[in-house]
Parts: sequence; structure tokens; C-alpha cells
Amino acid sequence: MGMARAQHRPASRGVWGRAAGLAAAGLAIAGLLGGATAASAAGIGQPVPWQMDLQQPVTEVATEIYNFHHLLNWIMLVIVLFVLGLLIYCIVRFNERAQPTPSRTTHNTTLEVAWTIVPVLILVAIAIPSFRVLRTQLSDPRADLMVKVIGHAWYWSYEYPEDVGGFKFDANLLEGEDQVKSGQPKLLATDNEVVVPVNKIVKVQVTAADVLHSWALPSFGFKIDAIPGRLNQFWFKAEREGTYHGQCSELCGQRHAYMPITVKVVSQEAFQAWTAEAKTKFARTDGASRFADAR
Ligand SMILES: [Cu+2]
Repeated sequence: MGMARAQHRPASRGVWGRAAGLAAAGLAIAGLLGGATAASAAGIGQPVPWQMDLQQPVTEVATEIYNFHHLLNWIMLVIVLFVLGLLIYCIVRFNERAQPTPSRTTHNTTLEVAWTIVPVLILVAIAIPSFRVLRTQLSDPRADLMVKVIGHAWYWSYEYPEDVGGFKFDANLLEGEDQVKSGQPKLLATDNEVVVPVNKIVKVQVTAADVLHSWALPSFGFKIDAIPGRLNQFWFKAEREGTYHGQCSELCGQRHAYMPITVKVVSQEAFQAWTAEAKTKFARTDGASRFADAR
């Protein structure tokens, strides 16, 4: 008997150690969420060192994704703290020393119904904003501008339709001296930028010439696969002028990490000036570029 107790002691200390570990983990999660709110001022159009949060949203879709993400984090925090509290309560209240003769209680209908229904209610509460985000994403509003994006191993090419000039260009990674001179972030800048007007609905038709790629811009809440032989379409309406960076987000091969995306959101006048220049600077599509009729 004495032997058995001696063997039990280190085990119960282990339980206390684990409880302390759990409490520390809970505090760490709370700290992380607090930190996330503090760091949320950073990261517009590009990531920043030690960024904890998502990039600042500049479209309706991105804002909804952002808010949904934060809502989920808070729900998760409450559940984690609740479960942690239950664990600590059980460890303190029902350990071998506090409760030498354990109760043989089993089954509690009220509790069992409650712990089935409450999670269902939580999931329904999560589903409502989740479907709201989906509805916004799939609302498919009428386009003011169409842009065609073609993924290549390993760069992107872009085509603008006849009504804005009918031109096409490639966008390659900006490297070395050129990148330093541009003042743009490393591995995220391109030699030619996609230019779009602010507060206009831009529909992007995405495909690929060789392997799977994915055209993704975090601050637009935009990510869609570029698939050879298939045309995918998604839309955005950028509500803030600026330069926004993204990356190919489908593991496509050796230089997957070196085919960034740069989108410049400018005023309508600046956009018209740019298209006028682009018409002479870039190759003409001469009506060869075809857009799916999806306005
Ligand atoms: Cu790729």
C-alpha cells in the first residue's frame, strides 16, 4: 500500500505540471489575440515583419473575410478558456487527495442534451456569417473592367480588352538592383504592374498556359486557381488607392516562389492615362484576346 502511494505521488505532480502548462497556453492564446489587434494597423498591400494579423482589407470581400476570421478567433478563445476552466476544476476538485472515495455517478440526461445542443447552436451561429461571406463572393456584380490573367511557369501575363486599348504584357519578378531602386518589397514586386481604377468592379478571368497556378492577393480577399484549359472568374472592387502585392498560391514548380503579383489601384484619370500609354508601350492583342462573355 505504502509503495503504491509513493508511486502515485510523482504522477499527481505531473498532473499539476500539466495544469500549469494549460494555464500558460491559455494566457499565450489570449496574448496572441491581444497582440493581433495591436498589430492590425500594419500590413497594407504587403506583409510586415512580425505581423500577427491578416493584411489590411481593401475590398468588401476581404473585409468580410477579416471580420469573420476575428469572430472565429473570439469564439475559439471563449471555448478554449471554458474547457481549460473545466479541466482545472476537475483536476483540483476530483484528484485522488481531494476525493479519496470517488463517486460512481454516471449519465446525466440534462447535461448530455446540453452538450449536444450548445455546440450545434455555436455551429449554426458560425454558419450564418460564413454563408454571408460566400454570398458576397458569389454575387457576381456587373464588371466595369475585365482583365485576363494567364499563369506561366514562372511569371504572369495580363491582357486588357479592346474597350480599354487591347494590349497584353508579361509581369516578371523584379530582382537585384531594379528591385532596390523601385523601393518595392523583395520577392513581391514585378517589372510591369496590373493597373486598375479605384472603386470600380474589376472582373479577373484566370487561366494557365502550362501547369496549375493560383492568382492571389491577400488584401483583396482574392484567390482563384489558374488551370490550363479552364477559365476561372472572380471579382474585386478595391476601395483604396495603393500598391498591393500577392503571390502565386499553388505549388507550381521550381520557381513557384518567384512569380509575384503587383496590382496598382489608381484614380479613374490615372487609369485612363496609363491605358493610353500602355497601348503604345505593350503588344497589341489585335482582337486576338478573347474574353468570356460574363459581364
Ligand atoms: Cu505558379
